[in-house]
Amino acid sequence: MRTKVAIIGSGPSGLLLGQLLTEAGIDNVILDRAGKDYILGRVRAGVLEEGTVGLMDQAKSGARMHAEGLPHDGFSLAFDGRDHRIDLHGLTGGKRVMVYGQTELTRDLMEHREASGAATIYDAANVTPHDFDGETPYLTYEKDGITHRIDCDFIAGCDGFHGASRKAVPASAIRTFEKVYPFGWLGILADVAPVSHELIYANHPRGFALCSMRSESRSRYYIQCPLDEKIEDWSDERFWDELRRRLPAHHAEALQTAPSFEKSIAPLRSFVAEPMRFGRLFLVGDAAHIVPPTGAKGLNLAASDVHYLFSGLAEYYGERSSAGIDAYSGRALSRVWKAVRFSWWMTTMLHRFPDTGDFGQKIQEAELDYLTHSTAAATALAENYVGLPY
Ligand code: RFL
Ligand code: PHB
Repeated sequence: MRTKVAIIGSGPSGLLLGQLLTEAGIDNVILDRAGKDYILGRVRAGVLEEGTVGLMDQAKSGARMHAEGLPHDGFSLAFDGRDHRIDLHGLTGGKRVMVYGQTELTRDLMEHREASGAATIYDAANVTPHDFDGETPYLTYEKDGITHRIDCDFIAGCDGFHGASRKAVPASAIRTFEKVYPFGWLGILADVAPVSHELIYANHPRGFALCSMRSESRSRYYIQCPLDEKIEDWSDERFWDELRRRLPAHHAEALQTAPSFEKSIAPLRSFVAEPMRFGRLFLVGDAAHIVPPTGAKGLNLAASDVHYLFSGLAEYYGERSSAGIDAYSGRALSRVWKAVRFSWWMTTMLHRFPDTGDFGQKIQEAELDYLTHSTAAATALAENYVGLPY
């Protein structure tokens, strides 16, 4: 088999890149080691920047997102028993974010791809990139006991943090930066109306809490927990009690509860691999970088990488110029590091660390108080949260 761009990974970055390429008439194939149902069963991100919304439209896959997604003009920082609103819309000159689950975005892109007839190979084992240092790269994979080969012009490694693409690069060619945080997030989904119509990021001496949502009748809640916590030890009742304790009293009283239908613990990490291009292999999204979810940036960074790579590839096929693909790694990393900084800063300000202590808690509260009373400080937060320009 031969294609122009072989894409490893059918998560949001692989699907979005594939859809943009297909719309531009550039032949591509997507391979994933998992099956469709498994991919759609993962509950992850919920907040889309305007840039990500625009890319979904450019990929002609944005109709349901506009119909069912919830535009949000602000969010609340809760500390010291009170809510403090960050007016994203007012502080950024009219920008907002869209609350729409990653699962739904992935489903929309998959359905659109199927309708367009572009090839996706699920359950592909041992996907391996070859010869990406030269002019004729190819991929091999196994399916139903048979080894297959796909020849291509370029390989896009959209296969997440644990994927095969980054591992195919010799250690001497790649530099990595990492920070692992000493806690995780315990998250649940439940069919109850959200406690507030906007997201609440809560700093509390017992630890961070986040109230988010998927729709007007489905809530997504998280609490900071120790890394060695066992999910079996968290009954729904224990989760709801702990969440209530970390919220201002009026929210705790208003909180509606119901049996959860998803419950999981995610570790928090910052990670960047440099560069993001190795000859004819590009790393995209979580394959190249991870941020803690506190800033809601992971999926949005995957989308901005896709924007830079797609424009480089479109330039290559349209104008036979490699200027765009040559600039990919530098352009992507410059935006990635700013989101890494923002996510680290939000995480540091809102969580209880083992050494936070009373002094650290007071410093966090002073910073939060400053943020909520200084227009300059709030503007810096808002412009990062809605997403820096591409
Ligand atoms: P994905 O989604 O991990 O998809 C990678 C795909 O590659 C496949 N794969 C392979 N295929 C072939 N061969 C291999 N060897 C392979 N290895 C893996 C996998 O099966 C999979 O289908 O990466 P992608 O596309 O780069 O997308 C990144 C986003 O998923 C991620 O950044 C976000 O979910 C992060 N994130 C958030 N981002 C936001 O922008 N806003 C949020 O509000 C937000 N909240 C979150 C989050 C992530 C979380 N968790 C669990 C990590 C909340 C949480 C709790
Ligand atoms: C979510 O809804 O899952 C979500 C929202 C905001 C975040 C992280 C996760 O910062």
